[in-house]
Amino acid sequence: MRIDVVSIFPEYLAPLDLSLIGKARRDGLLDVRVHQLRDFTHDRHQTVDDTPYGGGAGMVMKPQPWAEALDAVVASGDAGARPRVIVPGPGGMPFTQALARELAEEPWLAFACGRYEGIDERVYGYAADDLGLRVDVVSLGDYVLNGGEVAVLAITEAVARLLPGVIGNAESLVEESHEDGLLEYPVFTKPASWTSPTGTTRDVPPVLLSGDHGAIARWRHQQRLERTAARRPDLLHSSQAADGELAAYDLSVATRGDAAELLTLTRACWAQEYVRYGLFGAGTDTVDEFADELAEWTTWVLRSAGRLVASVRARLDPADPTTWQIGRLMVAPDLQGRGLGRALLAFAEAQAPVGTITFWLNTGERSERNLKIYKKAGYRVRPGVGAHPETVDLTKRAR
Ligand code: JD8
Repeated sequence: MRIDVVSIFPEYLAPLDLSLIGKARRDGLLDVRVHQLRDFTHDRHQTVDDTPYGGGAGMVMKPQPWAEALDAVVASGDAGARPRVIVPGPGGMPFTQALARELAEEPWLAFACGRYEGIDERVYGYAADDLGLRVDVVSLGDYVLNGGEVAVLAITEAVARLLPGVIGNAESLVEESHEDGLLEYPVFTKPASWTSPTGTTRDVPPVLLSGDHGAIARWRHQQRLERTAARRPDLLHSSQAADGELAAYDLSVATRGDAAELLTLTRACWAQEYVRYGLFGAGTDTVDEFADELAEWTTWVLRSAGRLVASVRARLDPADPTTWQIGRLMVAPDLQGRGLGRALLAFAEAQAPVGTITFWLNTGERSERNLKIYKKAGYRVRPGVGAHPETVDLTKRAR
């Protein structure tokens, strides 16, 4: 990949000489060229800015130096090659991991670093219409910087580390935050038991010392789900953007504090099963038992105006880390029939870790209503007896 950067502070991009990006450049995996905008001025003071038409504070960057700089960058490329132009700006489209993946597919990027109050708007039209370049304004985040250079450093690092050969083991790219919509799991290293300067001793979670890779994978995925729900519930919601059904509800990972309401919802739903199909369900569980089970499964609850109205849980099958078990899909009786169960099922599927092959769930062998929902969602009844008495298992191939 080739990256050109035009700035009045080229030294700002010096960090791109360092670390993995610097090595990638020396290894020929990345060709980064930084240009001084003032080199494309012709007056003694190398003027790149002037006062804004219409008045107002600050200065605006002049169009001519930018036009000549872009001309020079384009002209220095292979015949017919055209860079994709990225102009950092607080009003641009948000820079995300998805955009980083998209830009990493580009052979040639050109960054235009603005300063002052910004670049004369006619430069965007010149680049797009006269030079025929794709131009995108991209924002690093909802805060104000003094120029585009910092954004170019961040975008270049996020993009370049996705290029083949830049990161040692590409494996580590898989389970990163934002790569699959979940935040990363907590990491630990030696010593297993650490005594801090204040004398407090903290131990590494025992599961990580167990050597049981299935259990470690389950724990790590549960940590990612819990952290995402706690710190970035928007990411959980956005993973269901397709299906806005859940957007109207507050989604969170259940805690022991939710156990009593979960018991109530379960009793309400089981009562229906009992009335409808004479199926006797989990009528005996206590709140503490419900709370204890939260450690074995990741359980999500949906609230509407504070009321717990629906829930689902999921985990990696302890016996098969490629199977994502989904269970206890429940919707309050008064809210059934609106597609909430289907949306919550899709949500639970979407939380499956990378590498999941099969979705599994279990329901009453005579629960026609549930069976209809699951079959409509692509599940097929497994032959033979289900995991519990009077139940059947259903599976579906993961995406
Ligand atoms: C480029 C000039 C400063 C911005 C007047 C302050 C990105 N997430 C982001 N926040 N700010 C920027 C950014 C700011 C820039 C330029 C990017 C060029 N400024 C201007 C408008 C208000 N001053 C950014 N990416």
